[in-house]
Amino acid sequence: MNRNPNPFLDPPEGKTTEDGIFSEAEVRLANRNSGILLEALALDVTPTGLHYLLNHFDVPLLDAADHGLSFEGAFESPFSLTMQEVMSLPQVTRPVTLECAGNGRAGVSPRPHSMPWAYEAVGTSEWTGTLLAPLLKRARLKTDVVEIAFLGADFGFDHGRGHYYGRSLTLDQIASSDAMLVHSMNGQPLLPQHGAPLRLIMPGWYGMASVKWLRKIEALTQPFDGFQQVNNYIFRERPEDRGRPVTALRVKSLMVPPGVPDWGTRWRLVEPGHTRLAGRAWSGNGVPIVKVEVAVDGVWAPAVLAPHTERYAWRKWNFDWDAVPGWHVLNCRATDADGNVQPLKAVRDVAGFGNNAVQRIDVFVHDTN
Ligand SMILES: Nc1nc2c(c(=O)[nH]1)N[C@H]1C(S)=C(S)[C@@H](COP(=O)(O)O)O[C@H]1N2
Ligand SMILES: [Mo]
Repeated sequence: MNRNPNPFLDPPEGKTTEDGIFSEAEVRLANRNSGILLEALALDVTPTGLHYLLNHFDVPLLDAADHGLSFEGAFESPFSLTMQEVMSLPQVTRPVTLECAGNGRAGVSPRPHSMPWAYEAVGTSEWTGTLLAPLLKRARLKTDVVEIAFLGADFGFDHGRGHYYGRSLTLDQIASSDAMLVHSMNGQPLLPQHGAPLRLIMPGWYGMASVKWLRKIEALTQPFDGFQQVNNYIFRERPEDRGRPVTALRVKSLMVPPGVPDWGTRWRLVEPGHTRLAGRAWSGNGVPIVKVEVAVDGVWAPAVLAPHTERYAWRKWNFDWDAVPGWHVLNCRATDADGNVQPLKAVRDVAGFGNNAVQRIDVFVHDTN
């Protein structure tokens, strides 16, 4: 008989860490979960190898040839699909900006133990696949269905709970979205780390909803109680709060760091004179960006927005700056069509979710000579 207590079921608490000092455990997470290189914000579509990654557990190495997606639970006509069948359904390609709900966590104080993102957990890809809604129609929901759960093939532990990564959406959330089952990213089959061979993409939401390595879609007559749904991805101001589920993206903007870096310090050196600052802005549920402003040393002025064409993709902006010698602080701030504006300081959140506070970049402009 096994008498060893299982530490996975009663793990030690992750320590809250000091501002600017990262624990070895955080660095281990950061080494697995790469972020976009901010210079790639110059591009409409993020090259696949520069798209950020967030994988809770190990990447399942699935074979597309024998992967299936099953529709189970409270459906009148449950069925399953091979990848070949998925490919033979009507296909759509959409650029969608994904951002991790933990993006900005490194700027939250106290910082909870998790992936210590600064700004880089965001990217835009052209996703190809088939829309979710017609498949649910084909499987015919029973009348008492309240939610649809999406289960991945990756298993692991978090806070003592062993589980397959899984998330759910209500029928209203599905009806008001363009959720899709995708097999390709930027014209190529999904890479293992991005959910091959099949994942969900929930446009306009934080990334946690876009379940990778999708193997099962289950119709539920009770709300889904999976760990990632009810224990994780909840906004809480205090640990004892019931909180609110993390859903749509919050309004945000980022700029391409201007000038050139120093290898070790990452300080930025900018030439004096005319500098074109540029970046991207986005918001949740396809709500358009209506304004971006840039602050140079705390003085805000409007940026120029490029035309907005793609509902779920970030919008380009630029700002002409006459750089004068010395140290400067640069910020950018977006406003969406619903009037949401980025805050200047991180809003308190126990797990460090949804930090859309304005980006800060310090630059040094050298003297002309
Ligand atoms: N099965 C599964 N799906 C998942 C995750 C995961 O760990 N397992 N991570 C989620 C989170 S938190 C994010 S932000 C996105 C990241 O997608 P990407 O790695 O393709 O950028 O995938 C989501 N889907
Ligand atoms: Mo995430």
